[in-house]
Amino acid sequence: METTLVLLKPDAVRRGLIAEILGRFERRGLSFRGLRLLVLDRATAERHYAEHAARPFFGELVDFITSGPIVAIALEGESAISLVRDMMGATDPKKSALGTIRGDLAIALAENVIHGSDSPASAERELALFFGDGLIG
Ligand code: 3AN
Repeated sequence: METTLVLLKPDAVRRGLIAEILGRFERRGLSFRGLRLLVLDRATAERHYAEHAARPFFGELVDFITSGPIVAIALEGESAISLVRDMMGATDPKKSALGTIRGDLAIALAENVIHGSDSPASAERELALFFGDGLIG
């Protein structure tokens, strides 16, 4: 069993896609171990995206993720980390396969609807950031 950290980004919440995306996870058989609606402060956003700190788009990334409410989700299941990455589709929605979350619901690279941990080490770090006070069950 693995647990991964998913964020529904501000564009997903603004566009009314929360239920659509959570429904895909439920139908796939993943379990919620944490679910939280929040607005990220800049310091937490910068910690979350620390690996991108040197990239030219870092400022934009932080501006965007702090621009409105997001949904943070701790999702559990067999191979949940890679399973969720596969369900998300490629980072650039124009290259995401149809049937994936980004392939079906997004067009723009910056506003690409969803974040998911990319490795067990990232999942551990990101789960601590968003659910440091503990998971359910
Ligand atoms: P993923 O979200 O698929 O793990 P990362 O971790 O490479 O992709 O990138 C983090 C976020 O940074 C992406 N979700 C995307 O919104 C943004 N991003 C990635 N590359 C670019 C880029 N070249 N220009 C603008 N934003 C980018």
